[in-house]
This record gives sequence, structure tokens and C-alpha cells, in this order.
Amino acid sequence: MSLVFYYAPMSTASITELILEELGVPCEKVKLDIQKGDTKKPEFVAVNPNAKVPCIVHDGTPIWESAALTMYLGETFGVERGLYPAAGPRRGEAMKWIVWTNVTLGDAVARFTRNTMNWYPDDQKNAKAGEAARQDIAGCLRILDSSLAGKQYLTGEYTLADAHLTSFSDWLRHMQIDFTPFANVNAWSERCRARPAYKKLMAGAGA
Ligand SMILES: N[C@@H](CCC(=O)N[C@@H](CS)C(=O)NCC(=O)O)C(=O)O
Repeated sequence: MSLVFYYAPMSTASITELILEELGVPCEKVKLDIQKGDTKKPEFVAVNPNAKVPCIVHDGTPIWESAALTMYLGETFGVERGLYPAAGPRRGEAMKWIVWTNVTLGDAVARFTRNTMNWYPDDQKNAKAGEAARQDIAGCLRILDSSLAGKQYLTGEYTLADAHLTSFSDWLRHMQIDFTPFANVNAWSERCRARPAYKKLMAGAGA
């Protein structure tokens, strides 16, 4: 088995890094420096034409998109390790949360970032769009909060869907999004962040 993982610190690849750490699957890690243009180099674009991380090459097949990676790695390595549901309704639930993270929450977060963060030029920002996005993020957190009521994790037991959303939600914290009104989200997040795999990655953050 050969598994190559292309990543950059403090990027979307952190999600896949946590998934691989939870799974404990041996892989060759290739660190790219986005600022130095590594993702745009022809040798990487030949692997991922989107020129983005995360990307894996599993037994010669390139796979990209963090949501696809969590589901693929979960199906391939996670079921036997008790970290991803076998095919059936519970797997459907895990997939629902993984895709929701990237598509629904991800869209609101992308709009919020683009319209409020100081690394985008002011003339490309729209304050009303930024405020609408902030409210959409709060709406997503409300949905998450009520879905977690009476549950330890998204689908009952901890799965890679929890890891995926936990890693993504670190980005929300980084953007100073306040989780405190969402008690269930807070408690769930603390449980996920107490896991050895998460703590290990945080201890070496930026490596
Ligand atoms: N939808 C993709 C997004 C990946 C993405 O945007 N990656 C960024 C880092 S956060 C990247 O590699 N950017 C490289 C560049 O801009 O050159 C996913 O979920 O995997």
C-alpha cells in the first residue's frame, strides 16, 4: 500500500491531517509552502490540477477535496477501526455532516471571510454581505447545536465526521466566531479537542 499526503500547515489540509492521525495510517507526508508557490508548481499541478491541498495519492490514484478525502479514508480505513460507520443510515449521517461542513457552513464562512477579513482589498468587500454571512454562520451553529442535543457526537459515537467538523471549526475560532451561545456545540467541541490525535497535532501545530 502506498499513500502520499500533500499538505500545507494551517490550511484546509489540517482536516485531512487530523483524519490520518485518528486513523493511524502510515503515509508519506509532502509539505508544500503555499506562499512560496509550491502548489502552483507543474509537478504538483500534475497531481491536483486545482493546485490546492489537501490531496492524497493512494496506490497511484490522486484524490482531492477534503470532504471526499474524509469519506474515502473513512470507508477505506475507518470502518475496521471503529471510526467510520459501515454502509447504511449511520454512514449517511456521517456523510451528511461532512458535506454540510464544506458546502453549507463552508459557503457562509467563505462569504464572511471574503467580505470582512483584512487580507482582502477593501474595494472587494461588501459590509452587508459580510453581515449576512455572519448571520448565516450563526444559523448553521444553531442547527448544529440543536442536532447535538442529548448526544455526545454527531452520529452518536465519535466518527471521522466529528474530526472533520472539529478541524473546520478551528477556522471559525480563528476568525473570532463566538461559540459561547451554543452550549451543545461548545461541549461537543471540547470532547473532540480532548482526543489524543487532536492534541498531538496541536502540540506540533505548524510542523
Ligand atoms: N475545496 C477544497 C479547498 C482546498 C483549498 O482551498 N486549499 C487551499 C489552502 S486552504 C490551497 O491549497 N491553496 C493553494 C493556493 O492558493 O495556491 C477542499 O476542501 O479541499
